[in-house]
Order: sequence, then structure tokens, then C-alpha cells
Amino acid sequence: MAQQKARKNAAPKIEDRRGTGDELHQQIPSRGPHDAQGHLTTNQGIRVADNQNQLKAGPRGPVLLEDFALREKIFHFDHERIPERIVHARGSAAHGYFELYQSLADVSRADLFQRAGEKTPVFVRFSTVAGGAGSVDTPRDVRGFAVKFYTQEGNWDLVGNNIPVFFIQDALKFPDLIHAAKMEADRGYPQSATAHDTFWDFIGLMPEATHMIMWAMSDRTLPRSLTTMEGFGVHTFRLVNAKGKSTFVKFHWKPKAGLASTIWDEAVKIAGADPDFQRRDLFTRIERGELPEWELGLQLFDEAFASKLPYDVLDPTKLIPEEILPIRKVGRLVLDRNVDNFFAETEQVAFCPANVVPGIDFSNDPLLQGRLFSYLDTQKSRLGTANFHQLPINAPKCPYANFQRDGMMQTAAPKGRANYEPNSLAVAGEVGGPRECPTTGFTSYAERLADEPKLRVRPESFADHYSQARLFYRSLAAAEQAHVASAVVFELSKVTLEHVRLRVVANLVNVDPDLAQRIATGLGIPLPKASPAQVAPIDLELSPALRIIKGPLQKDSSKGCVIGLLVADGTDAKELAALQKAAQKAGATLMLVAPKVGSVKLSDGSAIQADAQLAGAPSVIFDAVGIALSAAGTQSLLKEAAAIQFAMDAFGHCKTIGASQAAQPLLDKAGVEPDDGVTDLGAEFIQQAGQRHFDREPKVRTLA
Ligand code: HDE
Repeated sequence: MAQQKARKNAAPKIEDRRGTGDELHQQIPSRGPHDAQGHLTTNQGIRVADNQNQLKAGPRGPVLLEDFALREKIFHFDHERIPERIVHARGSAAHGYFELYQSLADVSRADLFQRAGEKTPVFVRFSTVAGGAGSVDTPRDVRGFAVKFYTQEGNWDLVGNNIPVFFIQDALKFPDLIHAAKMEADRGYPQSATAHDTFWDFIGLMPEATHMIMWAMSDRTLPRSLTTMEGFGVHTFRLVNAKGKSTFVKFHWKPKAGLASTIWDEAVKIAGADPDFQRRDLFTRIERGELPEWELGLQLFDEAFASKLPYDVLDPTKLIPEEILPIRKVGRLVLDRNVDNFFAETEQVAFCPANVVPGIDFSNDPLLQGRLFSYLDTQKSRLGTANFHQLPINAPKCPYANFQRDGMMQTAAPKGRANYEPNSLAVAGEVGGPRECPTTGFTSYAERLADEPKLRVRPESFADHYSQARLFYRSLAAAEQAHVASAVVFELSKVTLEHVRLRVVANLVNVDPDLAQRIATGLGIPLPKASPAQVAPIDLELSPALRIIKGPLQKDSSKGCVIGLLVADGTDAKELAALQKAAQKAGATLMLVAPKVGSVKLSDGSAIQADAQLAGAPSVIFDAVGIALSAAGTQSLLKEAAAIQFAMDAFGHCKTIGASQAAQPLLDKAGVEPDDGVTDLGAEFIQQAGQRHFDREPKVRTLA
């Protein structure tokens, strides 16, 4: 790929020389001061003669203050970090494009929505929420899904999550929510985990969070890959067409790869085996040309539709089921290029929900309204200057001009005297600067505001906190419901304050008494009485689209799967070749795992290299595993805990396991029992690689 080539071609010709202390000097032979050979310089362009030794008074003497090359290098290093994001600090990103399927001129005048087939460049950053920038990729956590569209009429940022609702209804509560969720103030832990007192204390006191809690405790927060999750704009937005007509809209991203999640025990083990699991997954997929893709879906509706719903569309703790309002697929998002530099792009990208283009507008969702302030503000403290928009990753790709001037790290040098308007400098032939445009400029939708007093009050239409939580829970497949119940038991078991546990369970009685009972039993406590609910929950029609397992988006093909194949000396060469061919045909990646990475001798005497060593490639990092061992190979691995664990975990995580007949003793030792997901190494194994066999789960763990 072009990008890989660029990475490889960058090196100039260098010669190695050893210094007097045997230190290595990699040097470029000089052909005069002006030859452009990739010489190392200071930030002032002064060439560096020696990058291994400080300037000293004699070989063993003290360092001299005049060593400007040393001081500049260390000074810059000392200031390499910028404040991490307060939330969503841990992220991974890529470039790509959005391609429109059909003109949306009927509902929006936004330039990117006008011409079918047109592509708009995008930058997409995925993130976890609670952990710091260096935290692991697989905690139980909501994932951010932020898309910057560089349209020809300015940047539009759709800053969403992988869950369609949120914890709170009013932006004023966001600092409290995040303080409660992040590590506790006195002890500085836990990092990136909600299983602790302060989070659940807050949640129990905020019943409006209950619907989101159902999602947060579901398999949605354990995505297998960033490419196998949905994205949602969460809030109701508006589209506005050229005639000024407004249509409400909810944005959805539907993954082409389908939905797939891990199991909690697996996610915990991945965190140790590969803390960068999802970042690596995204990067390597794009490098090997397996381009992640989503479709943009719109739910479009008007005031009349909204007024008939039994919940308020301005309430961000509510969704509109697809079964009630179908999703119109209008385009696709493809990620086709990794970043060149993590810091410059992934770290410095500044998303802001207030970045909208003409044709897209806000609703009065009180959470969205608060976000419109927060993001611009946070960039100043994170990126240090009001000129953060000039960083290449943030700058629009269309022309932009105004009379804002100066400030720290100003990189633009506008010509002339016109730094104000109105001005008449152009009359004298000088540069007069840009001017407003009433037709193509952004005009806010002229919503007629109700004649209401100024007040701090929550709408009564926001008061039903349980009906949609019930709708979500009851729409899930049985295995997913068991995962939700078990996740709540796990988290509340980490809560040390008994009254907090009780309060949360009392809230959940309102969602579903059976769920609450399962949790109470799992905790070993009596079922409390339901907490008082201002609005009694109602039974909404279930929405199968909300489930992963047996839902419309469940991943079932092997395309995009990563299969780990355990091989060792003696592995059948023909069987291996057939598997490699089948995996390629299915669009899956076969990774060879061996006791020694450098060389494996196959049955026909040929030698191959493995992709990973067994100790560093446990089965948790694969979608499915194969065990292609000869009798001798099996014998040699029967005392290898990593090999036994390889099969045992794959079984425990309900994955498809394919094994050669000779590997049976290893399967027996690992406790792998025969079922639909345990096959030989034939075609069926590769076909089933994308499936999980949840019927197996009760055999391997007790779920609530
Ligand atoms: Fe954010 N959020 N948020 N948020 N959010 C930030 O902005 C904030 C909310 C989301 O990859 C911050 O640049 C407030 C909902 C994503 O860079 C900050 C409120 C949703 C990202 C901020 C919310 C999100 C952020 C931190 C309540 C889903 C990462 C650094 C009113 C629809 C974007 C930054 C990236 C980041 C504030 C609620 C999604 C502090 C005040 C709801 C994906 O400005």
C-alpha cells in the first residue's frame, strides 16, 4: 500500500561509525552544506554533528551550559505532552470518506447531502470514556464515535457514541457524572472502570441513568472491534432544506461488518494480553486493506410524529425504535488511511458538536445545548490556544477567512490592514477582506419559541425513567439478558456501600422484577421494594433491532475474522495449506501461533515462520481458534499451560474451535466438550469462525 511504502522509503543513506566509547553514530556523509540529504538539525535548522554526546569539559568532565543542541532537545522533550481529554482520553483514529447514496436535497440544504455519489473526506476518532490516555482498550465502557466531515461548506462534527442514549438529561450534571465515574478522588483508582462506590452511588440517585445503565451493562460496551459496533448521534438534531423547512433527525452508523462483542472474562484477559487490542485491530485492518465501513442511517420525523410518542424526543435518555421509525440509509463511511502521526492527528483533533454546516441544526435537547459550549472551551485548555483550528487535522479543507487575528501560535499571516469590517479599503485598491453572505451563510432555523418564563426546571415529559430501560432489557436475547444481570452483579459486588447496592436494585425492580431478582440473588441480598417512580413504567412494544444476538446486525460470516491456528513441529502441511486457502476465500485472516516464532517444521519437511509465539498470543485475541497439531506436537504441548489455556479459554468464550484428530488429548485436558462449535479442521471450521456458541455458556460459568 502507498502508505506502507511511504513509511519504508523515508530512510536516507547512512554510514555507521563507532565513537571512542564504542557508541554507535549513524551518519550521513556530507556533500556540502546545501545538499538535501535528511541531515539532523536543531529547530533553528543548524545541522547537528554529534547526537550521541553532550558538550563537556573533557571526556569525563562536567556538561557545558552552552550546549544549545542539548538544551533545545531536552526542553522540547520536557514539553511533549498536552493535557489529555477530560473524558474520551484514550482514542484511536483514521482517515476516510463519506459517500452519499442519494441526494437529500428534499430535507437538507447541506452541501455534502446534495449530489449522489459525491465523497466528502472524514476523520473518525473512536474512544473509551473513563480511562486516561494510556489506559487499556477493553474496559467495560461506552465508546466514543466522533466523525469530522470536511465538507466544501465547512466542517461538520458528528460527535456520537456507540450507544443511542445517555446517562443524564441536563448538561449541568455532566461534571458530577464524570467525577463519579472516573477514579475516586482520594485514592486515584479504579482506572477506567465503573465498578466502584462513587459511580453507583451517583447512578442510584439518578434514575434517569437507568436506561443507559442497561446499555452500559450489556455486551455493547465490550465491542470485539471498533469496526463491529454501531454509532449514534444520540440527540435529536434538525435538517433544514433550501426552503427553510425543518425535519427532525436521529443519526445512526450501521457497521457493514455486523455487530460483535467479547465476553467479560475475555475482555479482562485481553486487557493483559494486549492493552492496545482495539487500536492495533483498527490499524492493522486498514494496513492490510480490509477497510472498515459503516452506513449512515437517518430517522427523519416531524413535530406531529414526535408529539404522538409516549416520550420526549428532546430527552437524550430516550431512543426511537427502528421498528416504529425506520432508518433511511443515505450513504457510507469508509476508513481507508491510517494516521501518519498519532499526536498530530489523533491527539490534536478537536471535535465540537457546535460545528454544523448550513442545512444541519440543533434541537433544544438540554444535553446537546450544554455540549455546544463545552467542546470549544475544552480545546483551549487542551491545545493551549484559540488558534487550534489552524492545526492541519482541524482546519477546514474549504477556504476560510475572517477578521479574527493574532493569539498564541498564530500561523496565518494575512496581508494588508483590513482586520476589521465594515471597511472601504478595497476602494483604494487595498485588500478589503471577506464579507458575510445572507444566502449561503449559516442561518439558524427560525424556531418559534414558546412564550414561557425563564426558569430552571426539568420538563415533566422527561420523568419516565424506566419504560425504555425495560424496553431495551426485554428486547435482548436470553444470553444478553444474562450478561446484563451478571455485569450488574459484578459491578455491585465491587461496591462496598450496602445502601448503594440496595438503592440500585430497588431502581431496577421498576425496570423488570425478574432482572432485579436475578441481581439480588447474585448479590446474595433480599429483593428490596421498588423505589418510588414518579411515572409508572409502561410496556412498550419490543424492538428486536436493539439486540446483538440474533438481531438484524449480528455478525455471522467469517469475513474480517482473525483466526488463531496453533501449529508446532509436525503440523500437517496439506491441512495447513487448505486452511490458508479457505481463510483467504472467506476474507478471514489466519494467524499462525507456535511455541517458537522463528521456525516450524511441517510434516512434509518444509519450514515456515509463525506470526506469533504461543505465550504472547492467547486465544482471547482471536475470533476463533484452530489446533493443527500432530500426535507428537500434541504430546509436546500437553504440559504447556499456555497451550491448554488456548483451548480452554476459546471454549469458555464460546468460540468456534477446529482441531486435528491428533489434538484430542489437548482438548480433553482443556475440558473442551463436543458441541456444534467444536469441529475438525475442514471447511465448516472456517465457515463458523465468526460465530459464538452461547448455548455453551451455562456449561462454563454461572450467570446471574
Ligand atoms: Fe462529550 N466531551 N460531553 N459527549 N464527548 C468531550 O471534548 C461533554 C456527551 C463525546 O474523539 C470533551 O474534546 C459535555 C454525549 C465524544 O476527541 C468535553 C457533555 C456524547 C468525545 C466533553 C458531554 C459525547 C467527547 C473532552 C454533556 C455522545 C470525544 C475532550 C453535556 C453523543 C471526541 C473534548 C474525540 C469529548 C464534554 C456528553 C461524546 C469535555 C459537557 C451525550 C465521542 O468537551
